[in-house]
Amino acid sequence: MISEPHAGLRDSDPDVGLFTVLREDGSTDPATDPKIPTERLLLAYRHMRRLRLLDARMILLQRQGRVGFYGACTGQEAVPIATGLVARPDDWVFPALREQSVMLVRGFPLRKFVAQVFGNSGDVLKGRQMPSHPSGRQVHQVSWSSCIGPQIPQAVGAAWAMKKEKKDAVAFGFSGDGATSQPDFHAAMTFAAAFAAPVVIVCQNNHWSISVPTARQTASRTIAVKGRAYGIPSVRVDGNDLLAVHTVLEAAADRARRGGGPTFVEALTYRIGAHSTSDDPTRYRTDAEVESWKKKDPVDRLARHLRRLGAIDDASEKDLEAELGVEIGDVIKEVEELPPPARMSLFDDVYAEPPWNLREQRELLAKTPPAPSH
Ligand SMILES: Cc1ncc(C[n+]2csc(CCOP(=O)(O)OP(=O)(O)O)c2C)c(N)n1
Repeated sequence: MISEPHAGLRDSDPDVGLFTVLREDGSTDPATDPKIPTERLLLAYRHMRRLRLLDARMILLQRQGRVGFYGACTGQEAVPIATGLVARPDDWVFPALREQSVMLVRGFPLRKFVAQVFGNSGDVLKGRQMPSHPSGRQVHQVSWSSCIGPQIPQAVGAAWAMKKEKKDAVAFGFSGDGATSQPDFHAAMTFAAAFAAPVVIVCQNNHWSISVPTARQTASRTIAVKGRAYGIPSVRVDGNDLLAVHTVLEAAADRARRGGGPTFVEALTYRIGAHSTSDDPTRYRTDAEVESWKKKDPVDRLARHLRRLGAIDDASEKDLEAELGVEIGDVIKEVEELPPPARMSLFDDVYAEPPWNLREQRELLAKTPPAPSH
């Protein structure tokens, strides 16, 4: 029998449940507590605080006209940081906008990350990519695409290739909730399941696709349930609960490594800030909604837990804030002083053997004095 259509997307749905570990007061649910060592939690916390501060500083730089564009993940730090901790060096990461920082957890230098936003000579991409679209071969992370969705099939393809090469590695592919309405998502899910690709596909459901609320761009009751239709084990996790996200991602990656195939994870979260520096969220959502989500802040929640464990206190918090402030401030100062990418590098990297016309243009450029700087 065909049932009536339901009322649309919800934050609570008994069909898929919601995996959580952290409680409001900072204690853990004994039934789900994965007993992650405190040292690891402290490391996660440090990265979350660093990212929060970095995002705030980069937005300020953009507002001051010192960089062109930035996309912050404020309120959504648990997913990228947990991913960085769970991923092994051989794994590949295919981020969307909110997960570019995974590479920082995997050892990519902050200096080079910031230089990519400036697009100057410190940028490994030589200033050729849009600001805030970093990538790092050394940490197996590709650039996110400004188009919505393509990183999911790319992650599946990479995972399938690694499987064919009998590598013990996993690909992590990310999207927002809006991206699950794109054809790329569905093609990727079909392939991932049919070829049992060792991939972990994560959707950060932050409730908005720029100004479109999730409930308006899908009639599905949850995002997680979409994965089940493709035959992919799919879970919904509290995306603001570092312990829960870490547990789910680690289990999914382990399963993929053991040959168990893909997992789809819907992480329920909220974008506290603007979509990007090109957006004004006060035009389409209420302060009350934002305030209610601030109470579930992932950094504060982990802090409450660590305080309960006696692992942090007021003094250590103050020290950490000061230390990270100095680190980020020094990096920005150093990077901003770097010159633009070398003019002649314009001709590098595209052809192994540059054709005659490019050789000619290169010679001409070499003879042309640089334009006066403003
Ligand atoms: C194919 C395509 N369509 C539209 C856009 C414009 N656009 C940029 S971000 C975005 C919303 C993305 O929402 P979601 O996938 O939920 O991710 P979020 O930004 O919320 O993390 C849209 C529609 C785009 N970049 N690419």
